Amino acid sequence: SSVRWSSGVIQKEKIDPQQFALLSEPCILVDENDTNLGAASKKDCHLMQNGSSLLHRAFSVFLFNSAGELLVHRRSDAKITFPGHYTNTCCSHPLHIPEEIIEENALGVKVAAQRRLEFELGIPPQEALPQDFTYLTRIHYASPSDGIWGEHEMDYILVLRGDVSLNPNENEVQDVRYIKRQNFSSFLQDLHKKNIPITPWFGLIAQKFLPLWWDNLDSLHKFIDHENIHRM
Ligand code: DMA
Ligand code: MN
Repeated sequence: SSVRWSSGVIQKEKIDPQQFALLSEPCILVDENDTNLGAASKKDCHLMQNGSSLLHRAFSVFLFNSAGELLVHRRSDAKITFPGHYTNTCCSHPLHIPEEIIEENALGVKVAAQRRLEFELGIPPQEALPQDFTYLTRIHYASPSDGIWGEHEMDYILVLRGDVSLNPNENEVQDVRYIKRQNFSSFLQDLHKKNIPITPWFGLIAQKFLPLWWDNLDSLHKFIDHENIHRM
């Protein structure tokens, strides 16, 4: 059956039921300075209204193994936004729950990242403890997905280093692979040749920040900037 929502008619039967259920998660609405404005459902945060969706808090994890390779994955075809796109290790949202709204040391987003690394990729929580993440900086960006759905996020960049066990969740992820620094450009070119898309945030970060971070994994502290928000 179709469901009438604020911006129009969404055809529920076309949405994967597991992904549909997750639309009721409470995300964190924020203003342009990342001030917590309260909760809104994942659905309301990602429906495009007047060309944009509601700004909410998110995170992007970049996991590098001990050989310095980046873990990337291809989103499942069940994802509502950006299905079948390649992207960085893990992206999601801290929830508007007490343990994930904590702002000191960005603890809330780190707790959320630990939760989602387990959910999406099957990484045991003890292999991705909150204190293991390096919080680099925040990126504010917006991007439509398909005209109905879109992203508008305050995205916390988290780096995790280590060798982890993987057990991907097929409803979230259809392929995982490690990429070597020297193969990153050819990896992107190859996807382009095969008409396999990458997510807009991964594209932006890959262009503007990732090469520098990747070349300096042992001195990432140089890039920590918790004051400025990068607008893209
Ligand atoms: C949302 O990612 C977060 C960013 C940084 C784009 P997502 O669509 O993968 O979220 P979820 O996995 O919770 O659906
Ligand atoms: Mn989002």
